[in-house]
Formats: sequence, C-alpha cells, structure tokens
Amino acid sequence: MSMRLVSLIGAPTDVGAGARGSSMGPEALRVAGIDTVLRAHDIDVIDRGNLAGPANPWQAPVDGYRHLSEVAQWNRLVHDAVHAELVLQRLPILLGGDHSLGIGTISAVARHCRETGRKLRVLWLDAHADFNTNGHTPSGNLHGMPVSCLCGYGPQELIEIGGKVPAISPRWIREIGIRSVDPGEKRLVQEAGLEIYDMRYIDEMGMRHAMELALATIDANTHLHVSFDVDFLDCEVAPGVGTTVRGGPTYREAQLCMEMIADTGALASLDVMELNPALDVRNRTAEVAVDLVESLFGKSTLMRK
Ligand code: B3U
Ligand code: MN
Ligand code: MN
Repeated sequence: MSMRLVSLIGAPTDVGAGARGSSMGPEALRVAGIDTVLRAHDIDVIDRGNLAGPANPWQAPVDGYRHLSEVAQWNRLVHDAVHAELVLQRLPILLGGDHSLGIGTISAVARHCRETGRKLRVLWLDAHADFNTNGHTPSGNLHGMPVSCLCGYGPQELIEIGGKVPAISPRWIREIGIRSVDPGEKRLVQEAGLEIYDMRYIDEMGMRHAMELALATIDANTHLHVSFDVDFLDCEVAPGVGTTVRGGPTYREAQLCMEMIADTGALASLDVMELNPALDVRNRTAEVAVDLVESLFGKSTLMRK
C-alpha cells in the first residue's frame, strides 16, 4: 500500500454555534497530538495551519440566521482549502470549528467527486440531525443547518459554495448517534428520507449492526467522508462540547464505529468538529477525539482478518 498523505486544516471559529469556544478546537486537537498520533501510523502529515476568517460579531439572528455572512465567508475558505488538498491527492482533516463548516468541506468533497467520477458517501456522526432551516430553527445557529444546506435547502450564499446545487443527495448520507431533533426538523428529515441510525436503533440493534447497514453501499469507487461532531459521544466521555445531549455512544461503541469505518479502507476526508476547550476538563475531550481519529486510521489492526 502506498503511503497515506494527510493534511490538517484548522478552522478556528464559532460563528455558527450558540456557545463561544469551538474556535479553540484546532489548537486543542494539536495539543492532544493529532499529528504525532497519525505519523506513528506511517502517515505523511502536513499541518497547513489555520485559516483566517472573520471574527464572531455575536449578534441576534436576521431572517432566522445568525451570522450568515461570516458563516459563508468561513465556508468559502474551507471549501477552497479542502478542494486544494483533494486535488493534491491528500486526505484533508478539517479541525473545527463549529459544524456549520461541514458545508464547506462537503461542498468541496462533492465537487471533487463530480470531477473525478467517484461515488460519495457521507457519515454524519452527531447527537443532532443538523437539518434545520431558517423557518424551523429554534436558535438561528447555522451549526444546526449544514446537512439541509448541503441538500439544497438553505440560503444561496451557503448552498452554492461548491458550484452545483444541491451539493449532495440525501440518499448519500447516513446519520449515526442522533438523539436530539427539533419538531419541524423531524418532519423535514422524514420528507427528505435521510437514513438515520438514532440512539434507539443503536440501543436495540447494536452499533455493529447499525454500522454494517450504514456502510453497506460502499464499494471500491467510493469516497467516504466522515463528519465527526464530538457531541456524538456521550457527555460522560466528552464533556467539552457546546451542546451536550446525554445518552450517546460509549467509548467502546464509538471505537467500534471508527474501527468499522477504518476497515472499509474508503475513508478519504474527515471533519472533527464542535470541540469546545472552554468547556472541557483538562483537554480530556480533545484526547478522546484524537484517540478515536487514530482508530479511524487503523489503530486496532491486531485482530483483523
Ligand atoms: N437543533 C438545535 C441544536 C443544535 C443543533 N446542532 C447543535 N445544536 N450543535 C439547533 O439550534 O438547531
Ligand atoms: Mn453537528
Ligand atoms: Mn451536534
């Protein structure tokens, strides 16, 4: 197997979030050793440093959106940086930053897939469905809307970032770990037909079965993008996030999830989002996130067939 090439891109902002602090996420992931851990697996890692976007103006929503113009500016920067790495055949890891930036990453990934004729699958690991619109959001925070924007339901500034609208089809997404969906958002998710493995499903059927189904349509021509919102994890394991929702996957369930993704060999881009060091305990959540990223890149290969 040829050497794997990874590029780290920091996006230090919380413009799309309801709490300040995820802007410090990239640095906390570096302090937890994300580069060293990957290098230990014979991966060529380049840290591109941080993108420089607008400051957080901390204003009330306008037309149901908070900070739309700043979120759009950050996402354009993310789109360009991620696309450039994909063209260089490097696997981009976006160090968030709030989850609204998934619009920029996945728009770039979708564009690259169109350009290279690859099939795209997106795994959205999250406590939330992130499928709100300005008419349904309880907060106006754009980190609750990236999936809907990517599917074409959203403001022009955000849905056109990668060119083609919509960037992706709801059929390409699998959401895992979901346990907080707003009432209007629930209807939209059902109408769009999103494939969701929520905590009820995981409780009843187990993480293994959920992941087998979520990964079932991946083939040799698939670009697999993982968008990992750290609030996916149970808050006992990961307290350092802005919107904790109890009852998430345990450390072991999350490890299995990452290991099964690694086994596909299809992982081609990654977001690590919503880590909020201001709410963390001695960088514990960053360390757990890095540990899980290590599993995504094949840490536990000892027993593999
Ligand atoms: N669904 C709520 C809360 C939320 C979504 N994503 C996060 N929080 N991180 C909203 O505001 O849209
Ligand atoms: Mn999210
Ligand atoms: Mn979330």
